[in-house]
Amino acid sequence: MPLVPLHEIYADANKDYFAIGQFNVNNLEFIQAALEAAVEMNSPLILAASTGAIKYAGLNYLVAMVKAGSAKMSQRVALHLDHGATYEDAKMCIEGGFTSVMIDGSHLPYEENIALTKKVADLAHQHNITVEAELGRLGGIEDDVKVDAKDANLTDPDQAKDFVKRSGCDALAVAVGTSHGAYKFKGEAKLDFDRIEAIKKLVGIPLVLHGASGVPTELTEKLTRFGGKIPGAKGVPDEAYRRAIKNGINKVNIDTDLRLAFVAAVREVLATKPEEFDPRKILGPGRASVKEVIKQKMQILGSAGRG
Ligand code: PGH
Ligand code: CA
Ligand code: ZN
Repeated sequence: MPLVPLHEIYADANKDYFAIGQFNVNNLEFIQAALEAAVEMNSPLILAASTGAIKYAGLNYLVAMVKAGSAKMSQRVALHLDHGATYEDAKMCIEGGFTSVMIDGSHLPYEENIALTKKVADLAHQHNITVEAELGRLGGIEDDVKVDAKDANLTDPDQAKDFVKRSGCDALAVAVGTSHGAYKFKGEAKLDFDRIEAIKKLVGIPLVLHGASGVPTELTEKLTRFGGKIPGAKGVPDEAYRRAIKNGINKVNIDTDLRLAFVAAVREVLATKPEEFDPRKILGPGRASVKEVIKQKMQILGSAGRG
């Protein structure tokens, strides 16, 4: 079927308290991995491209590959812009075939974040496209922006209520203790579940957990075994997904875990088969490994069987 606006998928998720994974893609292999996972798990799917991914692959390539791959599927697929920084980023995707956009004005002064989000929402809604906004600030790295831990701050529930009402966004990314990348927590993983619940009670709309990769030791150990270096990496434990979803999270953003899965598998081939130089035999196992990770996430998040 054609790509669907993300709010059509959110409607079920928000009603029945499950979440959909957002899986970031840059290339053919990741797109195929995610689409195949959605078919095998009968899950709805959110494919996301950041502005960095669009720069890397080209908007036209990404949209064409996603449309080609999803055309014959019965499961719902949405294509989402991750961390759009400007009105022009969002406009390009709205007009280019995406069905959802994030406008991330979280680094702006509050009133400017509202104004930018509203401007994007007004355009997107004319096209029946979903808008995600962000309030509060995560630590870590997102594409070109690095936020120091000291500048990160958690989302205020009362401000979130005002923000949603005035900006017209359809979904809200909240800062509740996670950060982007493979190094999320120094000690124990700490998420502010009460804050999620408080925000949800006041806004009612779908909430989004960014920086949600699990960084499982199974992947970091494999990466390390075949020559990678990722000391001290730590992610969000599975149990935290369950609690976050119970309290109102409906979208869980996963990028780092897919990168780890892909590169660990590629490293394994390169390390164990030095005579191999057929790229399909090197990238193919990467694709298979990404697909397995996505299938596991669909199970944990509760989107499996909800195609
Ligand atoms: C994310 C991805 N994308 O918007 O929030 O986070 O680095 O934890 O995969 P991770
Ligand atoms: Ca941000
Ligand atoms: Zn993010």
